[in-house]
Amino acid sequence: TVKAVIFDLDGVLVDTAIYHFQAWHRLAEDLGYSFSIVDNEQLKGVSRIESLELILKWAGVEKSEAEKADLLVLKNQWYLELIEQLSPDHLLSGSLELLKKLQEKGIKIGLGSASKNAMGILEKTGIIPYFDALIDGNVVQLSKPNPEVFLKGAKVLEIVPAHCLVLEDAQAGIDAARAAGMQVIGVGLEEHLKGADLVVADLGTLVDKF
Ligand code: B16
Ligand code: MG
Repeated sequence: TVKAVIFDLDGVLVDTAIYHFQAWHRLAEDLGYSFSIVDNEQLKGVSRIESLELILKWAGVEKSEAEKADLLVLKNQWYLELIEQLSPDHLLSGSLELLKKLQEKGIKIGLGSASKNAMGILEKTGIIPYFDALIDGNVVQLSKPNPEVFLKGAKVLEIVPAHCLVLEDAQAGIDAARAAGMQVIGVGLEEHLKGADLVVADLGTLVDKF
């Protein structure tokens, strides 16, 4: 039985993955690297600094710690510009319906995101009131696939991992949920979501399951 659902943010609740891609693409271009949508798949669910390390590796470019810090600020500025106009219209299909259904059924709701921008995104999209626990990139030390983000969520929700269900759009997130001992449903394409208990195209499919 599922007593709590822990949502990933980017790519599950909100359509922000595309803006991460655009901002990284712009940064990679400045580094002389042509960053593809295939590369981007490997950055999903991965922290900001680890994403930059991967791009630098692919580009074959070395930077000092100070330069990396500047690049991260730049990427985030571009990303924030791109999400400036974010509104409830950017909620992914079925997400609002599912949040409402879970609340109605008394199933606890948590957020388990790697993003340091998560709170701003939840505010802009108007869904903060649904959450019983909010775990984001500001309170987590270890990136997905480490299970820390989801285990922290379960602790705040006071639900044992075996009764938690994670919803994820990234392979790193599926692996993190598995490592936490939780059930996990992938949102997106099966080829990017190995090890999920189930893969759905969008959250709307899940509304009737609760
Ligand atoms: P930020 P999620 C993740 O969010 C994104 O999937 C990933 O692409 C991003 O690098 C990471 O957050 C950090 O985001 O730069 O906003 O702190 O999918 O775990 O909700
Ligand atoms: Mg995600």
